[in-house]
Amino acid sequence: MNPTETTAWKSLSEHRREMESVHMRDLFARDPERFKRFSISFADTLFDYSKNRITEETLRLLFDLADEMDLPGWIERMFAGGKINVTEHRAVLHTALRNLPENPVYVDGENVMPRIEAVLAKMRDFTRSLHRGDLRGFSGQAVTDVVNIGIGGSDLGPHMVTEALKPYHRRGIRIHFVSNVDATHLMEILRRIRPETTLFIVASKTFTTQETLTNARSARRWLVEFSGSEDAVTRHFAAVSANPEAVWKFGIDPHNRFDIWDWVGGRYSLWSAIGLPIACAVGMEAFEELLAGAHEVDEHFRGTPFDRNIPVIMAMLGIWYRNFFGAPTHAILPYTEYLHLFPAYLQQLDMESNGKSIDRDGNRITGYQTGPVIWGKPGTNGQHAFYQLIHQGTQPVPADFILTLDPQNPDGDHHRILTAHFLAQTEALLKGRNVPEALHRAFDGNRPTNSILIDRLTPRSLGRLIALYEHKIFVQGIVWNINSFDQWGVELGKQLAGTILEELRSDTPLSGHDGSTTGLIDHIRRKK
Ligand code: G6Q
Repeated sequence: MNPTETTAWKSLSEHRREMESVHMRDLFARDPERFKRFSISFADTLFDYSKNRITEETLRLLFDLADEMDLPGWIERMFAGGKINVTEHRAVLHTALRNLPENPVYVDGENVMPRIEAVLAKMRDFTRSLHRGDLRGFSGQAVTDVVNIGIGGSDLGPHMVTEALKPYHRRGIRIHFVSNVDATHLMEILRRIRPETTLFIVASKTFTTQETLTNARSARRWLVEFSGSEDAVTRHFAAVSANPEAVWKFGIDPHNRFDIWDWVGGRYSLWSAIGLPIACAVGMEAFEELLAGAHEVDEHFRGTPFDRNIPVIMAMLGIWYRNFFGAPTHAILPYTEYLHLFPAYLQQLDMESNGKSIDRDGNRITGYQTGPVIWGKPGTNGQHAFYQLIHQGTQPVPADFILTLDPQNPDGDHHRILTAHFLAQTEALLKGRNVPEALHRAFDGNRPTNSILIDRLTPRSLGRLIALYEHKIFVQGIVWNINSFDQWGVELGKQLAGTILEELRSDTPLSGHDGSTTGLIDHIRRKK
């Protein structure tokens, strides 16, 4: 189904023309209830979407579009374990990972909840041993440093959450993340830790990812050189993977393997054993709080009418700007230093999910845009860097402003200053400023923002926040008629890199490359 052929899409195109001359300043002036009308409280989160170029009519049409694209049907299919990842013939069940154990979820006739519970129990045992000091290395000393080796979905989620939950970290355990195949990433960390007290978690669903395995092999070499024996690997390596043979071949004790399944997508996997480094950092109770927060949002998403449904509203506002205002990007601006990796994490979650140009029926998409570029950095730093373009650039940049109200590091007036800037920016973007005598100092305003206010950044509230965005992305994928759960676009580069790697190792004549690539390989070979 092509969304542009729906009745709602046509009505939205007309409505967009009517909204051209409408300024949000006037919408607020006309309606003293606008904030109340267009904001939703959910648990400790306030979602204010009143600073958007919308009226009740806009929302009605956007919800009609969601209905015409059968969003309610797709939500049910996802939660029920339907194989909605059609190109890989897989179910999409990150929601099952945070589901209550007594609610069965079936894949190919099997209830997956017992498997999930078994892995959680194993994670509980493992982290308990770690925190009690019972996990000991080859020399008998307790583990103090955990290094997660993974990339993409096996890195960004756990890394972001581990950073965000720093105030909850257990004393005496330090967590590190190695992802880049540039040896600098690994070496800089190895310089700071001791082999006797280090545990490596090799996080790779497939256990075939070149970067991860290269880093893991180098880490193993480092350990074996220091310990003088291959035996040390058993005590110092664990794995999270769906590929037991490869884990075993690598030399990791099968007891130290944590299972993951094909119905957990990489970028949606922090709720699975891929979250093990999170649990090592904050303990299993806090990890389960994270799951509980996400589960609350799952229930909200599944059970709330669209006009009170936060992820649906976030998604449809995004569609409004992407498809009817031509906004090419969307900014994520957390006013909370602990969320400094959140924009980078969402970049993968959103862009790998919805950066697609073939629709769910296998046709090339024409006539509408799919996922925007996602970017951002914490405020207030961004204000001194790129906000200029958001205020006065030629293209619209819808933005999500995220603030936590209860500072985890209260000190003097810092948090009040931070909050003042947060509020000032969204107000300036809304109102603008008229300076007829000097246009360069004028601001048009009318630039849309969402404000997400969270009482306190806890494991539970973070779980909620992440799940809101997961479901937002899902809704957009449904409306754009794309499969948000595959990522074929990463394959070609991987294949070419394999060929080029061989060519870099040898002096054989080059063939089959374009002139630029041939010239570059020649240059690199000469320099070596
Ligand atoms: C995410 C992608 C991708 C994946 C990495 C790591 O959705 O599939 O980022 O997570 O390529 O894959 P492995 O976990 O298999 O090493």
